[in-house]
Amino acid sequence: MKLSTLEKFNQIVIQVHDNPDADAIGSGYALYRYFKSRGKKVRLVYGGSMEMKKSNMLLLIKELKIPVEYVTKLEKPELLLTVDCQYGEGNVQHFEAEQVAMIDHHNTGRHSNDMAEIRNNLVSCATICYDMLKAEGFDINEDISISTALYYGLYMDSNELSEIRHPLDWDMIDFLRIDRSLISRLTHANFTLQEMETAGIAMIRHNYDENKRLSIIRSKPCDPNILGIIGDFVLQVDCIDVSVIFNECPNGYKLSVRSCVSDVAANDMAEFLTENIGNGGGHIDKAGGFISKSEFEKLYDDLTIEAYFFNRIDEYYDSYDVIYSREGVTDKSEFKLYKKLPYTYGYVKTTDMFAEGTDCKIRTFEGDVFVTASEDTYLMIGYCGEVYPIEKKIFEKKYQTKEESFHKLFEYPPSARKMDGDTMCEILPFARQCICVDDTLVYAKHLENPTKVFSRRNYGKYMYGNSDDYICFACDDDTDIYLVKQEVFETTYMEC
Ligand SMILES: [Mn+2]
Repeated sequence: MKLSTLEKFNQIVIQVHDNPDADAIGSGYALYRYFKSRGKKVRLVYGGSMEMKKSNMLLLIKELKIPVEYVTKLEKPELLLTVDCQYGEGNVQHFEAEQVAMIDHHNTGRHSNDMAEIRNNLVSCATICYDMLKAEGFDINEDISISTALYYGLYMDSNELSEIRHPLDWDMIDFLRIDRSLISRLTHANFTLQEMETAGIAMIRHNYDENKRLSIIRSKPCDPNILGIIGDFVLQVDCIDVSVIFNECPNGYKLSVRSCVSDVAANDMAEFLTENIGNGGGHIDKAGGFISKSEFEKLYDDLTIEAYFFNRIDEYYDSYDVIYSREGVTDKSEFKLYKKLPYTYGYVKTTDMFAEGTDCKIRTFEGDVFVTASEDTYLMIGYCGEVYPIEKKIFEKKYQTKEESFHKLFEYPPSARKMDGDTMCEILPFARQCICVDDTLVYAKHLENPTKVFSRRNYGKYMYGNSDDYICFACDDDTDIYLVKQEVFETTYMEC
């Protein structure tokens, strides 16, 4: 869905979820300003059984002069746009409308269409709004109240930026010019005394699994940021390596995962715990997620949420094999020999983008990569849009260059920034084609179980593969072990 497609409506009511949080208000306000600038009659409203009363929210609304209204009745508008929530869900008061549109980042099983933008890989609805507003050429930074409202939405929905899971979230942080002093005041009006007690009680009633060195904590309903704070605290306990904290929220459950050990990545665990019933992710040490109550009940009808967490965490620990590359491959019997296909990739000469010696940051789906532009450094664009630097000498051995420019659509097109500035530039317009002529052979086979591989290069972080994926090792070195996604493997390798 594009925002401009909604401009055919003149009377637009933006509705955020009941008892709105910072993300709902920030997103709703930015959209309110957009439609105002397009000359529409707009209102920003929320319903539910009570008016908002959290001090940070009241301060935000007052300082940024956000014209949000609490309503219990609504005259049927031409367009009702639900934001940070979905029409018909339990956390949004029902109002009649001629037409309904939605913008949301919660996974409730619904997909995007002409009248809905649902992107559950983003940590906040504010990030979706940022992206949609930019696509319309709307200048978000022109008014600091819009940029600050969006930033605070992302900030609060990502547990103070710690649970961010998508490069677009980082792009937004880099882009926005915000009122830092207001954000700082807001973070000092975050919790009530009652919520402090809730956090205390949750910790007293913790569950502890000695074997896994893991703690599972259920908190009473409270601000989801409390979950992150409890998690960060609990992880400092000497006998706890992993913590999972969750509570009920109006439409489901929020959870925070923390880990300080390399064999359990918090983002993997969050994804595993929310698989098919919500969405989750983040970083290897901190992650978060959401479970939709309706999806949960569909799949786990007779289970309590506690029982679900206990069972599912057990399953997680039983679900994967671990391979340490330095130990080599012990059983080579089922591996077959493969060679690389002459697949076309993209590459960029760093000096085509930046002057020699410029330090820059390349943002990709898998995180940021730092390089210094030089005649000897090229960037390879991999199958899924991942980018990594490669030495010219090595590149020329493995690839044959072509003059044609390289075009491919990626979920997140890689971008680059100079370290001393903040202008972003797209990488793909500089990319040209190259064909793989690498004739080194690898041994590979299908994984039998989900597997974590600790490679020789990076002991602190593992590669994770599902049972469909392939495990490979170099034919002349069985300690050079890595995983390749099924689709990638089957398109870029061939059995000898
Ligand atoms: Mn949100």
